[in-house]
Amino acid sequence: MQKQRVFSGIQPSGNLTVGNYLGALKNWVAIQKEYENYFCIVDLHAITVPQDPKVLRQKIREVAAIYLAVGLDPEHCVIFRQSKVAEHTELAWLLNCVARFGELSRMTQFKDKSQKGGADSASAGLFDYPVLMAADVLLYNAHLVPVGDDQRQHLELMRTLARRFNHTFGDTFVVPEAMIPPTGARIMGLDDPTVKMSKSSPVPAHYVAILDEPDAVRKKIRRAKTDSGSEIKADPERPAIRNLLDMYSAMNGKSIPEIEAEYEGKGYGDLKKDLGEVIVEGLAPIREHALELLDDPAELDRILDSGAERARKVASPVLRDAKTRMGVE
Ligand code: AQP
Repeated sequence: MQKQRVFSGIQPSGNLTVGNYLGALKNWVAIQKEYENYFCIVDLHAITVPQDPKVLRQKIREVAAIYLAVGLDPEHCVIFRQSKVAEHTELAWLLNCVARFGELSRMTQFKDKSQKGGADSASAGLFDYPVLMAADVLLYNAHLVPVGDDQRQHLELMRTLARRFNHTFGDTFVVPEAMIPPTGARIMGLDDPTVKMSKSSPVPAHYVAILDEPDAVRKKIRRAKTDSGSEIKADPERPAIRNLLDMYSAMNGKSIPEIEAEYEGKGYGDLKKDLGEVIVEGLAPIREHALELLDDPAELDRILDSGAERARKVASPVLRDAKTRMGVE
């Protein structure tokens, strides 16, 4: 039987965090054998905000190394760079002519990210980001999109665009579904547990990076913001403790009530110390493997090029079909 398709991606826009790991990567690895997978390094999304070209090139390889180091296997997954498959931008243009200005204006990620410099000076690419993301997924007729909770709204828009296109031009695209993990879907900032942990934060204490050294991980967790009260309980009014418990649970698979029971009568300090170790235990082997892979950039480039070739074979006929239906082929 034909396997269902999965598509997902990560922007090389900073240091990949434990949030990216728990919200996305860890689940990709867990499901890879069940599906036909396309895991992309979405570099064209990264340039919707300013990037240093030299750093960006390095980050692209770093993401490739992390994809492989977490355990994604090129036997089961097509791993490639978005910019190497031109069909993504071409389909994005077609979908731009289907998407509506009003619906893009309602995207909260655009509102959040453009807030920094003001919406007037945000790039048109940042505004258009969700349409390119829709093109990424629809191009492979993917059934499932494993992402963190922050991508829910973009996924809804993608489904709307697929349905609208199919309704207007005839059945063309699979309408994809989000696959959001039960734990770890929204890891919050260590310095501010009311905002999502983001890899592009300029403050290193905001996140644990997958490539952080073990001692840096321990220190960052020890210094993570705490809230008032000392009880180890997942209380919605105490976002800091909730976040530490979420990380703990998503990292080692124990349920939150189990962890709460273990820490009855103990304090924040005990939990942070152990959580630091749990994260180090999970990330240290990934870090070591990624650093080894980064020693051979030519091999990483070879894997990415061969992935792009495989991706193009699937993307190209889907794009041609969409163009024909719209009357531009
Ligand atoms: N804090 C998070 N908790 C759980 N999942 C998360 N993801 C991101 N942050 C968290 C998931 O990681 C995948 C890749 O995200 P992306 O690179 O497309 O961009 P993003 O969602 O905007 O992630 P960042 O880390 O916040 O990047 P920047 O700072 O560049 O914007 C997605 O599946 C996402 O849900």
